[in-house]
Amino acid sequence: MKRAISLGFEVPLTIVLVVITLPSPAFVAVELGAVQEPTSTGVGDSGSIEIFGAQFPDKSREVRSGNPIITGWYADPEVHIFRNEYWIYPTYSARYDEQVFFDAFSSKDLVTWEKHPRIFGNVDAPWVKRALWAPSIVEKGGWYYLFFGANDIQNNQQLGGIGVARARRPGGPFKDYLGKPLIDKFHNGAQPIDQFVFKDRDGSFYIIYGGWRHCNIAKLNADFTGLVPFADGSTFKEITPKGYVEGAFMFIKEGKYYFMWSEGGWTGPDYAVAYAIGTSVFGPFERVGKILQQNPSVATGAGHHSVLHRPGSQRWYIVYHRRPLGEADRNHRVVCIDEMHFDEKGFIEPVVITKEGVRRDRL
Ligand code: FUB
Repeated sequence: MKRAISLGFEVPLTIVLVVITLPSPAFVAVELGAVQEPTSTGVGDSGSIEIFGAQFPDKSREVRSGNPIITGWYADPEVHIFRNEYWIYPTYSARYDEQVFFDAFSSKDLVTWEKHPRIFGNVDAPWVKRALWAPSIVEKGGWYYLFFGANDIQNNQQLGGIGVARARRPGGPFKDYLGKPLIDKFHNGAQPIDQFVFKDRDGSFYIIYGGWRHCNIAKLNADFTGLVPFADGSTFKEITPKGYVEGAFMFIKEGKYYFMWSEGGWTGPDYAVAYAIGTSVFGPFERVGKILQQNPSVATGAGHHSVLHRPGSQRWYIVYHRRPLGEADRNHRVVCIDEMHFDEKGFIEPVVITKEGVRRDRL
């Protein structure tokens, strides 16, 4: 229909609805460069964001990851930030003979994850036959070094233990670095599995590892091809705290060394994470208590974890595996994320395991 109007010409009588959609304040802020991502001042931690002096709800952070955060049966996750992306490296949780590769997962915001299939596997390391477990990754000199346990050796006559692979990118492809294990024997009773590679404040790298209720620390040489004996001539120092079973992890916060590990049996509901605080990488580590365990209304068997501090914030995340309610298969483990908090004295508060996961946290 057309209608004459007083301007002297005809226009279609069309109602044009113009909707101007403004992005959320968080996006405005990022694009204008007006504010930083949430910082240790607490901006953003409260769910609001400041723009030109006014507070707006930070809608982008209302989105949550949910738990589990990745699809499939996976366990023993190690979380990192590499090249401005979150990365998770888990064990592929299946029967030992099927555990012959690693997948990795990357994300920009902790909510949406991209799968990087088969970043490393037995096709890249002929001595790896089965039970490829618990990847631990560090970056050094433009290389990403992936430390792994393989073959689940039961004695010093079997081939296997802790190996190293490396790649130029966090998503691989990783190639076997040594052509043989780095640690292939039991020392101080520790099965050579569940390694965590830790960079100390002076730049030294240590490997902290061990199953069968024993934990050792050894110093890595400069190119990660071997271990450096300590001043007393020993290469493997036992630092086993009370209750330790496996799954070592360490981080530094405000000058204190937080040493964490898994307790209980990984096949059952009581698997858990406990910790100690020390003054150096060698401890001594006196157990403080459990901070992660099952909640019979959410999931069972919560353990074998890693921790991530979001740079520039007071946010700490714990990434761990657990077993969905009703699942009895020991390999039916899923990777989850929840917040980790400290009290005013620096002790870790018990983690509340959730189905909702964490808020979106864009890098
Ligand atoms: O995933 C295999 C093994 O299960 C790990 O190495 C143990 O720590 C336990 O989580």
